[in-house]
Amino acid sequence: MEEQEEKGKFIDLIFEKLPEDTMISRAEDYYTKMENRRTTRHFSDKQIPRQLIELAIKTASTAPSGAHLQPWTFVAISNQEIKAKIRQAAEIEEKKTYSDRMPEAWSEVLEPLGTDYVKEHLTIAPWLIVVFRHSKRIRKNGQWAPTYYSQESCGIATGLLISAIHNMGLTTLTHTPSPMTFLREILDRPKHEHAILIMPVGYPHENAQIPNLRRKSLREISKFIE
Ligand code: IYR
Repeated sequence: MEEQEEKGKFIDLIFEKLPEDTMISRAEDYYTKMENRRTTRHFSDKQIPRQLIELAIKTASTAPSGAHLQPWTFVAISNQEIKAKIRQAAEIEEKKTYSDRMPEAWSEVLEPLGTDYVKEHLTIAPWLIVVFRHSKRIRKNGQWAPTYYSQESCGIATGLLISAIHNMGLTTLTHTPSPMTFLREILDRPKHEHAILIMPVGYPHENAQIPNLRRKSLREISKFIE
């Protein structure tokens, strides 16, 4: 502890210690909440307060990141013209992907999801959040240097974003047009920022549907060594 204190400025951790039964009931409640989350591609155009988007992004930004570099930018778009530009560019790429670039092994596993190149959620959902990953950063001395584990860091932040959006009673979709370099141009981001996802955010459409999928069981996904 003393050695650590010499290296950096440390402050006390605020940690709420709970009784075990409270821990279990909170863990069960959270699991049930998350188990009920499903991804739909069918959004409503009903407006939502900007404050909710701000809170979702702030929650995402609580994620741990490599060397605490926070290598992310979340661009939130409600402007209809920009959304239309993004949709047009995404559909151009997706059309090529679905018709020429997607190997059979890939289209085979996408088939149950019922996706195609038409991306109406990009103009229907009231907000889009584009997650940009920073591959580089500027040091205090003005020189460029890498970030560390930026893919993992942005993946974790996006997980928290999804959880926050679900918890506030809205829905989102992890949409990955490929390639998505057009997002840097449309959204005027610097070269060291790489778009990794477009997340439409809103209410589900009143007739929203979801694919009939099953999640793997605990037994299938885990192994306990005690
Ligand atoms: N990027 C395409 C294709 C796609 C790929 C995966 I992996 C998915 O889980 C879903 C879709 C698209 O967004 O349609």
